Amino acid sequence: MSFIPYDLNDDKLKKIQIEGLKWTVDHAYNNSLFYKNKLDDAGLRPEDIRSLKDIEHLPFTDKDDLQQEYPFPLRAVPFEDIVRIHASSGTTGKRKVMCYTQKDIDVWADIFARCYELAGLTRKDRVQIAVGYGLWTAGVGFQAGCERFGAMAVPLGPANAEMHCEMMVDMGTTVFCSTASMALLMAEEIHKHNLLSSIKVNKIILGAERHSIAMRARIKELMGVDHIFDIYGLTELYGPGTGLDCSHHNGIHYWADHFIFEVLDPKTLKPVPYGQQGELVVTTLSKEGSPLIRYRTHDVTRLFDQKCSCGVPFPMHDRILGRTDDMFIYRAVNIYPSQIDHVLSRINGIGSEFQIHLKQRESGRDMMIIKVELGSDVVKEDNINLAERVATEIRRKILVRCRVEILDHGDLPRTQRKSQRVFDHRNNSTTEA
Ligand code: DLL
Repeated sequence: MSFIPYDLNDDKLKKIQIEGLKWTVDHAYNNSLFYKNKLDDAGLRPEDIRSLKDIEHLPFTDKDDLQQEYPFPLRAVPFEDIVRIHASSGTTGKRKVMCYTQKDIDVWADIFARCYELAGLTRKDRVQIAVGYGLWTAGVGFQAGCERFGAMAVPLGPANAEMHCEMMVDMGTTVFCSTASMALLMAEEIHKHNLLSSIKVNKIILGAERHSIAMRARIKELMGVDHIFDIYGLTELYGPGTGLDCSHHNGIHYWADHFIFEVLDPKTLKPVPYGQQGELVVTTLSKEGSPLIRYRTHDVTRLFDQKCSCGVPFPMHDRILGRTDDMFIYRAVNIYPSQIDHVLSRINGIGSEFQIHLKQRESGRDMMIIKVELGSDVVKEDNINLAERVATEIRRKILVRCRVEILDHGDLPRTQRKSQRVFDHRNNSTTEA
């Protein structure tokens, strides 16, 4: 049995999308006062949506709308039809709470099952889930998808690395699912305790945070896995499982029969051409509890228009390259953390972990300190020289001066959750950028 509809073609997909779009706008307009007001303000009524192109007339929804409408933003069904809520913490303000009907839960499990199928799992696989359960969508998303797919879930959640190692060996785990940070932590733990020959893990599915090529390469090397799959998702759009890269790793296939992805220029909010970076904006096609109309994710990616040779009839977007809101300004230069790790990933002798600290000198001038670790198998070399090499590369590629501190391998904190990379100490506030 296949969860991926291999008989889907572009015409069928377009038809599903236009019907879903019309249904969503009608459903939202008639069942959510928030959306009714939004559409009325834009001078639009559901019957104005006649083609896919009409999506461009629809107003945007943003995370501030969700916070203002707390506790049940975007709710478009009566409470008796809501079977569950999930929430993710905003960096500021109230949580973003989403409502799920039974149908929403079923759709989510179905599309998640597609992810496992795309990663090449079979029902014989044993899937160790190392992400949090509870209000967060992560744990239950991986689990419900695994049960729908029919593999065996080993639902540990964010237990300590020691317990994960023990269960991995004893349960004969073949697939490990976690954040990128947790996968690195586990890979190092397995390496440290020389467990590689005792484990059977051949695939890792990771997501929830942007991660560098260097980090993926390190995890792959230490855990000896065949494939690392990148899974995308966000609480507002069901949770994890909205797409995954296939074993060709050309991009993330996303389930376009359940949502429309647009990539827009974050300033003009107009679509950018295929292949060009912009902000991902999502519209759901069948979500009942909390439908999304042009929801601004603030995630940066690009859409691809070429078909993948794997034969999966779904379009692809690139990995998440950063967030429009994680940019910081340093000495009048706009910098994304991804630019820094892009530079670091190409320098020999350093590890994949890094932190960026922004401070203000007494003179009022900003300074940036980049802390990086020595690569694990690097014989201790002249740190001053290495630090200078890193600073020079940053100056060459990003055009700013910074101070580089080289730490011993493993000195930066490892986390089971999402890693914080930027620490802005300017104006006495430490914020996650
Ligand atoms: O992080 C859902 C999830 C859990 C996805 C586990 C994958 C694995 P939120 O906490 O709502 O939901 O955070 C969503 O995380 O907007 C992205 O900025 C980031 N993100 C999620 N997946 C990826 C990924 C979950 N594969 C936010 N690569 C999103 C990079 C990711 N960033």
